[in-house]
Amino acid sequence: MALLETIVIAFWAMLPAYVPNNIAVLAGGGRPIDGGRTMGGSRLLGDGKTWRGTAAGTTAGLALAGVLTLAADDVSGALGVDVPEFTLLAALGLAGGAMLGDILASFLKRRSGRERGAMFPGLDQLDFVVVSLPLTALLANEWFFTWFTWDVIAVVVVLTPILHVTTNMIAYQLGLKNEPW
Ligand code: CTP
Ligand code: K
Ligand code: MG
Repeated sequence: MALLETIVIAFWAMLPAYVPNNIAVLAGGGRPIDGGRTMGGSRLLGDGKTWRGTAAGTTAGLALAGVLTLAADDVSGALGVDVPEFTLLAALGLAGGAMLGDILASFLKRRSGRERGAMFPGLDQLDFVVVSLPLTALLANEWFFTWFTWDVIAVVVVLTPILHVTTNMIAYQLGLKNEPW
């Protein structure tokens, strides 16, 4: 497969996993998931992981997967690259897995003594990939292995940190995010 084609498929297939975290930033606030509970003197997750942000992020990812599925035929025709339609389970794995990965990352950050908003290079950029891909492979096995070939996964691992850093810098500059990571 040509590299450009691989990049198009990787980006398209990952969009339902990319969008939830950004929507959570916009929609966040309200009750924290951990309800203020602590573990070993630190918050379980912290005030940065809220019910509202998580619900809005997951919903946005699912909705986007629906829109992309409706557009897939036309886009495939226009680009000359077959882009995936999403099954409900694939969308759930990608969007839900992205939110879950971000939540697990916060759990690890708190256990390692990092306050809310502290940077954790590597984890910050890839947490949602590490959970969304295996979860999607589990929930939508056939769909996953049709689209996430090894070359697509390799592109995802390279592309995701670049996109993550870029979007977070923009969100920070716009005053939507407290830190540029
Ligand atoms: N957010 C949310 N719910 C989530 C994820 C994010 O409400 N599940 C919102 C919060 O307002 C959060 C902001 O988006 O502060 C930025 O997200 P993120 O950088 O992931 O959280 P941090 O505040 O940096 O907290 P942490 O150190 O736990 O990552
Ligand atoms: K994060
Ligand atoms: Mg953060």
